[in-house]
Amino acid sequence: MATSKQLQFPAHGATALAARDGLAASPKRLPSWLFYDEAGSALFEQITELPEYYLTRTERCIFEAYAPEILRAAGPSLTLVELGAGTASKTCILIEELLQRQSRALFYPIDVSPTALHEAVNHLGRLFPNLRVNPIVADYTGGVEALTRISGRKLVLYIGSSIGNFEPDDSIRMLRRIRRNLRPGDALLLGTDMVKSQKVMVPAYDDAQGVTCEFNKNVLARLNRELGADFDLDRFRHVALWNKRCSRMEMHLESAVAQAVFLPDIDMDVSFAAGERIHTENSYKYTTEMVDAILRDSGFRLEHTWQDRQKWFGVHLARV
Ligand code: AVJ
Repeated sequence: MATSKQLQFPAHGATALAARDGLAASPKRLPSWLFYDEAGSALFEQITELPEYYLTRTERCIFEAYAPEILRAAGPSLTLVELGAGTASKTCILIEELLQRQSRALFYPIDVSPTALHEAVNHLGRLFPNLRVNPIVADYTGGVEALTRISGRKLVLYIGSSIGNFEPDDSIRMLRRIRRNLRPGDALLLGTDMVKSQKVMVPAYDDAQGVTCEFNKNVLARLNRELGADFDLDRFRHVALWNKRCSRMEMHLESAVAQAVFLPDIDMDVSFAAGERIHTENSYKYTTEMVDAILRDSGFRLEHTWQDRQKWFGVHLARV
């Protein structure tokens, strides 16, 4: 019997196109969205709990310390929307505070993963009987378009340093699209990781337990699973480095030896020189001046920034 794989050759799904494009490029690259299949999403959840990965913990601390201030600044009778909500675990803190200020609330978590949204709905439903949760399955583009169909005064959450994976130009384009779909009185809460010592940043992307290494190598494992490729994961090294000039952490996969890899489903042979890298991620780190600039360039006005004591992470309230 023909499997679905045999129906189309060469494969032309998103993974196939990304691999064909990125592995033919010089220098080689693969897009960071490839991290997030089921296995990769589970690994990312594990990363958020690592001692070296300060981002999630620090942003949660900021919410815990300043939720009343944040919601007071955002204004009365709000509907919450979260872009890339995942399981919305940090959002609980803001929702709890919101329900102190108003008796009922609406929450629209938007995410590509129905599994994650399902978990969010179950968890939040149990915690907050007065919260109505309306999940929306969509990518960023679809999610931003969905904003216009949500009535009432909105607070849009774009937290977790998700914006850090965008190139500066793309981040402005993304924020502009959000802005266009908001009305006067609506607000945006943006979470960004801040520039700090590389002694702190590098270990966050190269932890002692090797979880981030496994997360990075999962893109190769994914090409093996989805495209029948024969990447030998032991012959690639996880590399995390601070690119000061571009203000970003970078992740790469470095070929330990000269080798060739075959991707049968896209009929592609790829050869690697010893030490050659595949660039898999940029994670931009901001200064408050940079945050102010991207918000201004996209038509927002930065109203307030909350930070932890060490100023490692920033949560910014912006207005249309
Ligand atoms: C999910 C984009 C915020 O850039 O820190 C974690 C992804 N990469 N470890 C980040 C990630 C390596 C993460 N973001």
